[in-house]
Order: sequence, then structure tokens, then C-alpha cells
Amino acid sequence: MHRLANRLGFCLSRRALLLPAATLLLLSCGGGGSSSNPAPNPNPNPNVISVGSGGFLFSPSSLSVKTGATVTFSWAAGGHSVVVGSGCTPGGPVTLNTGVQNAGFSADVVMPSVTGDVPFYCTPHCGLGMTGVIHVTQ
Ligand SMILES: [Cu+2]
Repeated sequence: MHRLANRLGFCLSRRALLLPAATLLLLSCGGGGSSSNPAPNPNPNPNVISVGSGGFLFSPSSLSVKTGATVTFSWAAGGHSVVVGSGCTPGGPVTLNTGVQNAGFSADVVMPSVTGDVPFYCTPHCGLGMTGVIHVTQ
């Protein structure tokens, strides 16, 4: 008798196997409750470009936004500027030249209403490759 009782002490009982709800009993055997697992947002503020974070660079240096979106340049370090242009020369679908600024400065730029690229660079460090581009998409 005792041996039989021990065997029935396992997750299933002989009686449970006979019941239509046996599968439910099996599921409840695991003991693991369902846990809510919200996925963290990998980029909570997608329209911000950090200026001078980690060296003579923009982070990210390439960004895609919708037409008419506002992009914020946020200075992580001083001694940098943001100028819209390519080849270290100002010019482009929008005009921006912040001049050299210190950490904590920020500049908002509204993207054009048409698609295309908005290249930009830092005047003191353009020759070192401190450039970036915003891809304006529909
Ligand atoms: Cu710079």
C-alpha cells in the first residue's frame, strides 16, 4: 500500500489520467507562473544625436527620421559645432550653423517636408571625420 501511495505522489495520479482535464493538471504541474516580460525600448528618444560623446564623433552618425520631424543635437562635450553641409562646406535642404558650443547645449532642427539626406559636420573636427547624415524618409 505504501509503495503505491509513493508512486501516486508523483505529479500525475492514476485518476487524473482518466479525466478529460488531465492536460490541465499536467500544465499546472510545472509550477511556473506566467511572468510579464515587457521588452525594453532600445532607443527611447530616436530623434536625438549626441555631439562629442566618446570623442570627435556624432552618435548616432546616421539617423533615419520622417519628413518634418524635429531632430535634436545634444552636446555631450564642448568644443564642437553642428553645421548642415557636406564636404566640410555649409549648404543643404535646411540651414544650421550652431557655432562651437559647450556641453549641455542643444539645438533643434526641423527636417524638410521632402525626402532626402541632410548631411552635417562639426567645423573644428570635420577634417577628422566628425560628420553625419540624417536620412529623411516618407
Ligand atoms: Cu567636433
